[in-house]
Amino acid sequence: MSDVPAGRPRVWPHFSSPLRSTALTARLGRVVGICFSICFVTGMLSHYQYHPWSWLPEPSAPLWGYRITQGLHVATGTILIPLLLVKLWSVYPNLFRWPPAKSAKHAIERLSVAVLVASALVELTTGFFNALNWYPWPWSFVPVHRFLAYVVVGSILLHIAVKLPDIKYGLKAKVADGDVLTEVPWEDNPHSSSNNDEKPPPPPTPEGISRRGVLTATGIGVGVIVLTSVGQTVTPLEPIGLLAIRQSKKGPAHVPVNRTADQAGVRKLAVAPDWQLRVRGPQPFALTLADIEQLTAHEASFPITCVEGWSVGAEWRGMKLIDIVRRAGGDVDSHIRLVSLEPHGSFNQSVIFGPQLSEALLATHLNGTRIDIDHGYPLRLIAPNRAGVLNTKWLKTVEVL
Ligand SMILES: Nc1nc2c(c(=O)[nH]1)N[C@H]1C(S)=C(S)[C@@H](COP(=O)(O)O)O[C@H]1N2
Ligand SMILES: [Mo]
Repeated sequence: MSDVPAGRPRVWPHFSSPLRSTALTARLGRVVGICFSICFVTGMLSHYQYHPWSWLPEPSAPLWGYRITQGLHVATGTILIPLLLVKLWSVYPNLFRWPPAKSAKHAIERLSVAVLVASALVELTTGFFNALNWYPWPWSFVPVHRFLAYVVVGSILLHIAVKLPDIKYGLKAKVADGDVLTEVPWEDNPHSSSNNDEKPPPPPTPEGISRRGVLTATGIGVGVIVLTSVGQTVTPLEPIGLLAIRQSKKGPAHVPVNRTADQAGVRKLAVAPDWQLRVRGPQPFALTLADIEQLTAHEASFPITCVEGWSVGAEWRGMKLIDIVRRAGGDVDSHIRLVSLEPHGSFNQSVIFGPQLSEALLATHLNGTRIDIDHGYPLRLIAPNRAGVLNTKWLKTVEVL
């Protein structure tokens, strides 16, 4: 910090940590890029679950598919927060360069970096809050999350294209342990697209942590986050699940509850003695709970998988949805709408078709006991490889569309 070169410092304040280097940044960037790719692809798969094309129905196998893809989505999104912060730390002196841009083209590039950083930070933090089931903002999460995903990915691709020379150079260079001289520092990188004319002072000899140490510390931090959050999917890790707020032991029948009957305002309707399942279609009919219990019971072990990242395996018993669809005059090619007793909200109905329809149960029992009111008593939908949000609870009607 003491040996600021004569004249105006190109970087203000004058940063000189020897820990920063193109090699380090490129390696961090590679991990960030891989995580964002996984997060984006799994996010798109999740989006597809919500809005499948009618000619390409969501498969029903593997039945734990959404557990894996959504678990990966939330896990990569969560670890991207520290990864992105470390990546930003490794380059942030560049944000203070003076003058801020060398040319109009350069100004546009810098602006795209600003868009990238801002959109990525908003995307990741709001996603993280969502996984913690906390929605402190007034806008609707899903469309904003999806829109920002395109902005983030678009600006990442642009950033990679612009920085390709730096990336190539940085990945070839060694992250030399403590030895800053085996490494061309960022400022001095002859291949750098953001190279400057003046030479920076040689960085001081490092004391304490090395560059490799930075990578190791980042890796440990990421590991801790993974271990304390995957408990929401990997049940044996639940006891250390600090970030896994949805835990099976907290719910009836050892299954977490997304929204309780009281939160949904359905308790009265759900326990009403005259409850009936109304089936609409070419041959409409209605079933009481006693009628339903007399039908052949089917059992299935389907996980319940929330878009917020938690999932648990569960044993269900009930009737096959396709059986009552057939009785109402539909078949395996029908599209079926299931409507909840829940009066409001976007989760109070869902549409099912294709392989998931053939496998789906209307469940009366969960893990060996009558389904709890918070899990959807008297009757709820459950299907394999299906986003939790689409497994409608407290059913009122089944409609052959
Ligand atoms: N009617 C209705 N069904 C619903 C919901 C809801 O809020 N209302 N939440 C959904 C969500 S987001 C999930 S993850 C699952 C959770 O089921 P569980 O609460 O029984 O675990 O139910 C789904 N079914
Ligand atoms: Mo959910």
